[in-house]
Amino acid sequence: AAVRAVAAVDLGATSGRVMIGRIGPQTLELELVSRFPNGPVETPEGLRWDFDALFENVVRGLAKAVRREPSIESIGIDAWAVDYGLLHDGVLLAPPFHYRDGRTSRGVEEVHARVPFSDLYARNGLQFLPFNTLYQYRADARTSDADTALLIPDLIAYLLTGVRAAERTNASTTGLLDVHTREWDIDLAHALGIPSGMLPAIVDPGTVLGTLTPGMAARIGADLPVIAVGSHDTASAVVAVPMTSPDAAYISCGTWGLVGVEIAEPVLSDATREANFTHELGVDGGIRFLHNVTGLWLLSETVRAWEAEDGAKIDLPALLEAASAVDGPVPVFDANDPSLSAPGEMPTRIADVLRAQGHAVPDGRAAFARSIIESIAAAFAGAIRSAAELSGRPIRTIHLVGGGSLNRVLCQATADRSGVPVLAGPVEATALGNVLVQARTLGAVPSTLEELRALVSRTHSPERYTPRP
Ligand code: LRH
Repeated sequence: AAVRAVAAVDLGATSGRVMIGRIGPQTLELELVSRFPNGPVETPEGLRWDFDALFENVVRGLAKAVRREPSIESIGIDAWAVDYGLLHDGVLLAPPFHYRDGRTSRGVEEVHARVPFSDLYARNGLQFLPFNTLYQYRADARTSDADTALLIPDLIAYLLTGVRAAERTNASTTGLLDVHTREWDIDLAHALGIPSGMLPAIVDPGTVLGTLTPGMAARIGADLPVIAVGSHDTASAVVAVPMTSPDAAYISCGTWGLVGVEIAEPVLSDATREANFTHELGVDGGIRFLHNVTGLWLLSETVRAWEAEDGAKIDLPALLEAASAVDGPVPVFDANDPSLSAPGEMPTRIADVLRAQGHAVPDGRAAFARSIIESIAAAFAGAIRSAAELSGRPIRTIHLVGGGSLNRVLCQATADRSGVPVLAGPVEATALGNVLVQARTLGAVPSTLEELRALVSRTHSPERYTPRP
């Protein structure tokens, strides 16, 4: 059978990429077309994204993809969750805020003063993260000038096609989606003083949003449709986790480590709320019952600080090799400590957390990096245990996907600390999930999630890490 081609745009908090996906009943391949850096930009009005540069890179990447593979049939876009752009008459009011911007703490206070967290959780099922979109909206004065609010992938789709929509998986990260009806909770928006008129109609993954505007078609070099995929990157990643049984958990590890299981019905209890487990909507309606653990952010920010100190690039594989060779125990700190969430001065802030928790600061960069990795793995293992307890499922396999799956020390430490075998890969789960949902819409591959995951496991065999005593 014929192999077909699509373009996947996958935007993470530290880098974005455009890929060509080639797919058929027995084929699933990615070709990287372009990769570009992304990250927070300090501005007088707070921490923002350089959205113009991001969008420009998306358009250039797509044009390059089409030159390289003229048979591309569609485009799908996924990105990190929660962040948004506000539009008035089709014009972006300001570059989108970065979710690590400090203003959100005011939004949290104001929201919880109107609707206490326990009530919010009963309505939206979301774990508390200070940057959930509802807190951001509450703290963003410009919402009163906006006629439309679009999350990042929806915003890019709008600029490409002129069509405004809210893709459901990502909408579920705003805090304004009702966990039961899966529609906007307009009453909640009213109670919080958030203008609900700016929230666009919701669409499901697999919806053909529209075709490129004439201007974009000319720049990109083809007249292509944009298909809504699981536009929340974690939703796309979980499509491509080759789980074969309900005993499997996943860790989607990039900047964040998203640790959990897939369930069919929400579990909204005091215990799940106190453990801060979330209910994010997945492709085909499953629920990602998971907890956010701070992931490679700790390492990438540490490396960034060391590079600034040295005035030179750090050889990451060499650092990881040295970290893996560190003999003897290293201290483990709380990877989710709130003081580690803002950018900048990460080694100093980690050292402060270590000392506050009664530990000595490890000597040398290799031991320091190992301490970070072991701390992430310990937090992963803790979240896996909670996922098992709270969902009532035994967990016999952990699928670790995303960039973290290449970090051998992390994979082994996760297996060791959880006592559960880790199956690592695919590294590009998110882009694969994006490609799979497009291909299914085009009729190029079978339609159930099981079949899509079976295709991933036939084409991307994972690496196994067995727990050591
Ligand atoms: C991962 C992710 C995660 C969200 C965070 C903001 O990239 O989308 O699922 O919690 O970014």
